[in-house]
Amino acid sequence: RGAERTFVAVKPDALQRRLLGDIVRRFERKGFRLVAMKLVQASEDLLSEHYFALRDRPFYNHLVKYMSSGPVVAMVWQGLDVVKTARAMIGETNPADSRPGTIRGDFCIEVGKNVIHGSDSIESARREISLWFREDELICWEDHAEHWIHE
Ligand code: DAT
Ligand code: MG
Repeated sequence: RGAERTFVAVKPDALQRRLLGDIVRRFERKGFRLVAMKLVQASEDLLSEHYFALRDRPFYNHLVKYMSSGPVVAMVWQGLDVVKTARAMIGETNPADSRPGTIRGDFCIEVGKNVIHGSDSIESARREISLWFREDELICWEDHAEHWIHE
């Protein structure tokens, strides 16, 4: 319990718009544990692996260009049901369908500039974490607040 991990990336538009701190703050305050974080200029190779499932979609080239247009902040967050909860905190793929209170609902307007990525399942989280991070970049630390956050 509480050992589930997810991959989150704050996208180039969010960095340009100085939204990084606000976004990190939401996961931190929710009670999740930060396990890894780095600023990355993603290569097209990395992004083609990351978005392999979308390679035939009409927006794919635009998506890779956007995601490599500046640095992203790659993170791993850990906690109870973190994959599903992070997706709920992020909102729908299209910000126009995202409720206020979600990250996309509060910070953006367009699907092509939707400020954040979050893994959609435990399996994708595993795949994405190992794609973006080396094993020794994932830091195991004792969370002294954990027993105040869940049983
Ligand atoms: P999500 O990021 O919510 O998991 P996804 O995995 O279906 O969504 O797509 C990955 C990204 O691709 C998404 O964050 C933005 C872009 N995208 C998806 N659908 C799109 C569309 N119809 N037009 C333009 N970009 C799109
Ligand atoms: Mg996705």
